[in-house]
Amino acid sequence: MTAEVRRNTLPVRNPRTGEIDYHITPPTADEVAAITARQREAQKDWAAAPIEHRAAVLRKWAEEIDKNRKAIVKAESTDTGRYRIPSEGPDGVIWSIRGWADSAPEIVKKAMLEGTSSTVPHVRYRSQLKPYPLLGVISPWNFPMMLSAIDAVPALMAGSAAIIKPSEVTPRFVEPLMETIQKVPELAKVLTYVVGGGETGQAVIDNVDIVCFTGSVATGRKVAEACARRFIPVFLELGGKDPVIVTENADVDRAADAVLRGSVYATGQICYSIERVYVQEKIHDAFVDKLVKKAEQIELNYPDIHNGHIGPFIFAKQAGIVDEQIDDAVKHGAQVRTGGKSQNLGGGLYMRPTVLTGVTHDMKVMRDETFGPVIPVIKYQTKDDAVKLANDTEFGLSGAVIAGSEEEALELGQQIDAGGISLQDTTLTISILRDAEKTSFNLSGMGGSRMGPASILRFFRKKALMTNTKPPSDMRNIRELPAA
Ligand code: TXE
Repeated sequence: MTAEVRRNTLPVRNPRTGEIDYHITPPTADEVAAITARQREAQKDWAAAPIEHRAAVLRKWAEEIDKNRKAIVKAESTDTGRYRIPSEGPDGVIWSIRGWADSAPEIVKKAMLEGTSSTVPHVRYRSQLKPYPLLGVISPWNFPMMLSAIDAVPALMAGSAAIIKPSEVTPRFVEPLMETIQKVPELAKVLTYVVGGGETGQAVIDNVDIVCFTGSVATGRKVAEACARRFIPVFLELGGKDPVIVTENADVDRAADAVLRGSVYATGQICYSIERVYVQEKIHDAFVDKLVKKAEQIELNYPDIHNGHIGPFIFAKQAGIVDEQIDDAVKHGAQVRTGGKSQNLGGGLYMRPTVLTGVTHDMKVMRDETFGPVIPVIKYQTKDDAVKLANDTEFGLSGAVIAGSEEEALELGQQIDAGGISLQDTTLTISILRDAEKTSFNLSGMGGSRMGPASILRFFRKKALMTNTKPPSDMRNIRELPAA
C-alpha cells in the first residue's frame, strides 16, 4: 500500500462492536472523471438498444444478485448491525428490477405523444425521449443497498448509465454487489459504484448529467447548490418529521400497534418513520397506556443478532443526536414513560423504544428529525387542532391518520401537507413504489416523484419534433398592422 493510498483510506465502524474493522479507499477526482468518461462512451450503445433489451440485461443482473445473496446479506448485515432487513434487501432490488422490466416499456410508450396541434392544425408533432447520459446517485446509510438502487434501476431502464456513491458509513455491501454487476458485462459498462465520503460525492456531481440524492437536509442543500452551479437537474429525498393523527373513534389497540411499528421499525432509522403522535384527548390516556405496554415488549437484538426486534444505531453520532433531543425534552418538562437514553452494549449503541408525553412544539424532539426509536405523544381537542399541529413543521415527507373509518381518516389525510399519507396504518409508502406518485413538501425534498410512472420519466429529456404539413408562411406576407 503506498503512502498516498493510506492517506486516502477511510475507516468504517462496525455498529455492533464499535470497532473499526473495515476500510475503504475512495477514488481520486481524476479517477472518477476517467470512470465516468468510459461510462459515457458505453451509454451510447446502451441507449440505442431497444428498451426490451435493457430489461433483459437487467433481469440477468437480478439473477446474479439472487445467486450472490448470501455474501450481500452478510456484508449489509455487518454494515447495519441487523439481520432481518438486510436479508430482505436483495429481494427489494430484484423485485424493483423485475417490476420495472415488466412495466417500463409500456410507460415509455405512453409518454411518446404524437398528433396534430390544437392551435395550429396543419402542424403535426411527435415526441422523442432522450435519456440523460449519466445519472449520479448519492445515497445514505439507513437502507444501504435499497436506497442506492432505487433510482438507478429505472434510470438504467430509461437508457442512462449510472454511477452510485453510497454512504461511507455502510460501504461493505458494495464489494459483493459489484461482483454481481461484473457477471453481466454489458451492464458493468454502464453501472458502477464508487466508495467514499463527501468529496467523492462532489466528484460524482462534477461529472454527471443528473443527480438523485437521498440523505440529510444540510447535505441535500449543498448537493442542490452544486447541481445548480452546473445547471443539471437534481432530485432530493430528504428527512421527515412525520406526524400521525389518532382520532377519538380509532381502535386504540390497533392504533398503538401501528404507531409503535411505524416509530421503532429499523430502530426508527427510516426517513418516513412516525416521529410525532397526536391523539384525541378522550382516548389519549388509554392509548399511551397501551403504547407503553406494547413498547416494553420490544426487545433489543443484543447479544444475538438473530433474536429480538430492533438493532443498534448504525451511525454512532446519531445516538448522540437522539439522546440530546430526549435531554432537551425532559429539561423542558416532558415525561419519559418508558425507554430512555441510548446504552452501550458490547460496543454497539442501542436504545429501547422511548415514549414521551408532556411534549410541546418548542422542543427539539418535535421539530428536528430524530431518526431513532422515540415516540413523543401530544393530546389534541378538535380535528382542526390536530391538522394544525401536524402541519406545524419544516418537513413534509409523509404522515398518517388512524380513525374510526377510512372515510374519516381520508378527510384528515387530505389536509396534511406531506407527500405520502397512510390511512388506518402508518409507513405504507414503500408499497406504492411503482404505482402511485408522490412529491415531498417543504424541506423534505425537491423534484419529481421517485415513485410511480413519473419515476422513470425523470431520466428523459423530452423533445418535440414538429412538421408543417402546409407550405411555410411567406415572411413577405407577415406585415405590420395599421394602428387599431
Ligand atoms: O446523511 P448525509 P447522513 C438524515 C438523518 C441523519 C442525517 C445524516 O436525519 O441524521 O440525514 O445522515 C454524501 N457532496 N437521513 O450522514 O450526511 C454522504 O457521503 C456530495 C435521512 O447519512 O446527508 C452520503 O453518501 N455528497 C435520510 C450522502 O451524502 C455528500 C436517510 C448522505 O449523507 C456531501 C439517512 C457533499 N458535500 C439520513 N457530503 C432519508 N431521508 O432517507 C456528504 N455527502
